[in-house]
Amino acid sequence: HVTVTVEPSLQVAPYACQRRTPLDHPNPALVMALETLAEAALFAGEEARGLAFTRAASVLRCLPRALQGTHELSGLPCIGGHSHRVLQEVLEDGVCAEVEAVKQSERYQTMKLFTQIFGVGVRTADCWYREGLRSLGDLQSHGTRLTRQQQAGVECFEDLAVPVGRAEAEGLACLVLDAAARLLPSASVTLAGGFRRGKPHGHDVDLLLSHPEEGREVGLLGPLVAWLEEQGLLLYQHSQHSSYTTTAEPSSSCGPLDRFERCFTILRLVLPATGTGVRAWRAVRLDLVVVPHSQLPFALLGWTGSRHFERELRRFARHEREMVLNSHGLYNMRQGTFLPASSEEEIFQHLGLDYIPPTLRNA
Ligand code: DCP
Ligand code: MG
Repeated sequence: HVTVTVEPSLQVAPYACQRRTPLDHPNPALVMALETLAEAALFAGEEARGLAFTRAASVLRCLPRALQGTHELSGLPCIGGHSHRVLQEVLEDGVCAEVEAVKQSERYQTMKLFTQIFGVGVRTADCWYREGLRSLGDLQSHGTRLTRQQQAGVECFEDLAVPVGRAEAEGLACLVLDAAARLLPSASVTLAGGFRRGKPHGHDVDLLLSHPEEGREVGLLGPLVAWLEEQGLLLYQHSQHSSYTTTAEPSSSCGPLDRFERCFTILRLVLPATGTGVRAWRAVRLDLVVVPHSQLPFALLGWTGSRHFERELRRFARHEREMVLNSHGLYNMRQGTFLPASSEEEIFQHLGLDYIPPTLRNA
């Protein structure tokens, strides 16, 4: 008798928001290869190509076991010819020559460095690259004009490159909650972003501020930011007024940024006491977003991510349900009505999707 072990075949739903994607998964090398090419494509301004690699990587992220060979790819969605070749090479040789070449390239390394600066996007990084700039030192020696935000980003570059730990993020959330509750009793603060998905580290801290009584949250942000300033904790801030109106055409492409009142900051994170001569603080990025109570489930869903999970939720809503989803609400285009929700679960229900908890949204 010959015993053949047959692994159960891999079944993957087409939209990332229909899948359960944990943080840790059994195919890190394959995912890393595809995500590197996705990033390089975005650096080249080729968004569609970048998205194709991101989709392929996201499919691999949700597999329950290691991929055995390319024969298993045929049943999976979103794996195009290029991704297929990359995966085959990594499966057979352990590395993919194209990916290694990208990682070594001056272009990729420089774009990665520049886009890591707070306030610098792909377009600015690309301009600098084409001007021949390659390092932070070059920005200075060439007298490159920086916005106030970029200036702060360069000054705090080394600190901001250090990931924020979960305990640090929770500590900041508590600090903000204490201050907010003194200014406005019953104010709430929710830690969103990657930390809500269970990530142990993040590049920033995303906090949603609200109040159980709709409208009471208005006017909280100014005094809160002023308090942080008085405490000497603010290294940088810029605020943005709310620009949300219910009369405007709902859009799922108000893009990365929704229309909530918010404050982007760089904060002094006070560190536990250490030896003498050691600086007692580190700069960290903190975003404060003010959300009216009725929009909180939508904002929470929109700010928990991952970015790809969000993109897929919106694409699913539009193409499969004729609905527009954003961080403010859910709009049924056929009925011409907004669908209210008092929890994230209800939003998934409106969309006819199984509920995916935050820790399984790491698409
Ligand atoms: N977001 C989004 N689209 C964007 C930017 C943000 O949908 N273009 C949402 C999803 C993100 C969340 O906001 O998860 C927070 O944005 P971050 O850039 O802080 O992303 P994360 O918190 O997921 O990552 P990190 O751990 O690096 O902070
Ligand atoms: Mg974050």
